[in-house]
Amino acid sequence: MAPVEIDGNAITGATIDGTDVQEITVDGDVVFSAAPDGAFAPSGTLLANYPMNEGSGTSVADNTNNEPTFSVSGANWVNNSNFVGGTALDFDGSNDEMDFNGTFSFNNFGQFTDEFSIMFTVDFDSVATDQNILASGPNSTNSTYDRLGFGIGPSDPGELVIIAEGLSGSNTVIGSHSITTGLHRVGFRLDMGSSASVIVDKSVSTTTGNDPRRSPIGGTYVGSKDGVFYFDGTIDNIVAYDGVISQTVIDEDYDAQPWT
Ligand SMILES: [Ca+2]
Ligand SMILES: [Ca+2]
Repeated sequence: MAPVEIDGNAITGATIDGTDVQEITVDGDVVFSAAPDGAFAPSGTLLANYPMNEGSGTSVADNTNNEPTFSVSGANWVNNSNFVGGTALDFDGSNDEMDFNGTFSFNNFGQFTDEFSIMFTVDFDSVATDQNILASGPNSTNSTYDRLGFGIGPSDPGELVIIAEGLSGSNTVIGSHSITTGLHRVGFRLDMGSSASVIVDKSVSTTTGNDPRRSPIGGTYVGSKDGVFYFDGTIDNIVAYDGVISQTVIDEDYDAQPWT
């Protein structure tokens, strides 16, 4: 085997601090990679990462191997260099969704923590009302709140909201940020039972103190609320972080996207 060299100098007994090294190859073989294929390594702790690089078929997998696989129905794969791996899923606003076939374990109080953040690359075709990017629930065991939703709500076009839906079907907006059509990095950070804020690109909404209670366990869906409120646009690179992410992580997450 050829000696390992950096800038022509052989390395013997050296230690490389991996902080800024993304990948090392020796004789063409990858011997070190800082992040799974298609992912990146921001300072936040990843709970899940769906780079959505499958490019065909009906499955979308988590490459951290923490969480199960989504089943895709209706949405179509598209190719565009704006997206991680050059691929994303287009939802046409009618009967297209990704069904998680269960609940995120990080959204199931106690398994990881009751604090998490989640980010999506979204190219909005429309910012009309009633479009779910993410929905979780129903939760038959929660006495107050039944579902958690993220997307354009029922009342305010052009507003990206987190909604806690009551057992009666009433909606409580627990975070809101204005949004326009086109390409954005969007998501939210949530301390269940305490605080929530909506993230658009590098901008964070005012943190609200409303109480979404505990996890709305049950089904998890991307692109609809389990068969209603279908999303119209393209979604890519879903990343979930442990905890309420800082502005530093928000900036890193944004800057890591191919289109930024
Ligand atoms: Ca992708
Ligand atoms: Ca459709």
